Parts: sequence; C-alpha cells; structure tokens
Amino acid sequence: MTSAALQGLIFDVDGTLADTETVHLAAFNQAFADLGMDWHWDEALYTRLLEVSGGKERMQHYWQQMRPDMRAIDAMAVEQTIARIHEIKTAHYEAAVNDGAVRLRPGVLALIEEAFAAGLRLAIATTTSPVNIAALLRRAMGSDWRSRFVAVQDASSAPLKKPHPMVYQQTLAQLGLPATACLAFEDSANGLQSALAAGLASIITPTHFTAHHDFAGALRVLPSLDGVGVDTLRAWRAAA
Ligand code: XBP
Ligand code: MG
Repeated sequence: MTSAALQGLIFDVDGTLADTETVHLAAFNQAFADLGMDWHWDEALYTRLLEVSGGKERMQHYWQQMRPDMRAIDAMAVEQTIARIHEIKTAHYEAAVNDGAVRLRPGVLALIEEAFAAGLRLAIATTTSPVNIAALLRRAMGSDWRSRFVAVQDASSAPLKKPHPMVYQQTLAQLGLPATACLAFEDSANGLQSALAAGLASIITPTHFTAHHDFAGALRVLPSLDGVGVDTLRAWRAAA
C-alpha cells in the first residue's frame, strides 16, 4: 500500500467516539418493556448480539435465531414490528443522550479539534441511526457539530451494514480522498473488516463489549485516543 500524506480521518460512532452500547442496551430493553414483550437482553447476550451491526438487524437476528417460537409470523409483520420497536428504542436512546448519559471517549474531542484546525478532512462512517449521531455530537460539540465534518454516512445512507464496506466506500467518495490518504477509527471487528475492505488503514480503540474481538490487520490497537495527536497519526499513516 503506497503511503500518501494523511488528509482525512474517518470516525466510527458507537464504541469509538463514545462508549454508547450500555445506553443502547437500556434503550432496547425499555422499548421491549413499553410494548409488553417478554424480551430482555442482559449484557452477556448483548455482547454476542453486537456481532450483528445495526439495531434492526440485531433484533431480526435475535428473533429468528433465538426465538424460534415467534418464527411463524410472516416476514412483513416481523419487519413492521421491528421497525416499531426500533422507533421507540431510538427515542429512549436519544432522550438518554440528551440527558447526558454518554460522554465522548478520552482524547476524541481534542483530536477532532486539532485535526480540523490542521486542515484535515473529517468524516463519520457508522451503522447507527442519524438521530443518534446528532444527539451525541450536539451535546458533546455544540449545535454546529456538523461543520467539523465534510462527510457523514450512517444507517440511513448506507443500508448495507458493517462488515460490508459500503459505509466507508461512500464516505471516501464524499470526502473526495483515496483510502491511502486516510485513517479509520473503529472499536469492533465488524468495523475493522468494513474499513479494511474499503482499503483503509485502521486504528482500533476497543471497549469492554469488543475487547475480545479479532483485530488482526489493524494498524494500531489502543486503549483510547487519549494523547494521540495529528503528528502521531501522520507518522503511523506514512509507515503503513
Ligand atoms: C454500532 C451499531 C449500532 C448501535 C445501535 O454502530 O451497530 O447498531 O449498536 O444503533 P457503529 P441503532 O457502526 O457506530 O459502531 O439501533 O441505531 O442501529
Ligand atoms: Mg462501533
């Protein structure tokens, strides 16, 4: 891989910008309870279910794989029920984030601000829903958060979820940069595989939900982005 000068940084959201999955899990369980469903995901089960990217896809997987008693219902009814649960779940998640339930991980905001000031093009590539990105970054960066990012690709714009490379391929196109001039930041195996498939060298900062994942192929695996600056990233990109 030829190493071009570093021009772009592409950030995953959940687990990377912020350790959000505990709040997502609570929102899923609140939605199940609101609808009187006998579903309840504990942290051990959710850690396994996180191997499926996308909240709707995760519920579909759970329903089909782990609740065969409910398999008899026709596909359209399943899809409509999942969409309804996901709407309620997203409302609970957004409310929790607006109440301050989630903070950016160490070093994230400092890196974004330094990279923006240095003229690097910043982007977001996530499988979460657009409202979740806005709630998190509006609270963490202010109402003009979107001005920091040249490109944002999410569940609404990239329907094929990670590990499919679609979200990263669309982000690179929107950035107008080759993969060799960028770095991706991820927390999970699905995210790493998606970024690698798009040709992106990747920096991994696992959370307790993903620490056991296989990160073979990552450029670096770090406890966090704390203390990671643009000069360090330029050196890592050049050496990749
Ligand atoms: C992580 C995901 C998302 C979240 C839940 O996204 O896979 O599905 O777990 O959010 P990322 P939704 O790519 O940012 O790590 O319910 O909106 O999908
Ligand atoms: Mg993630």
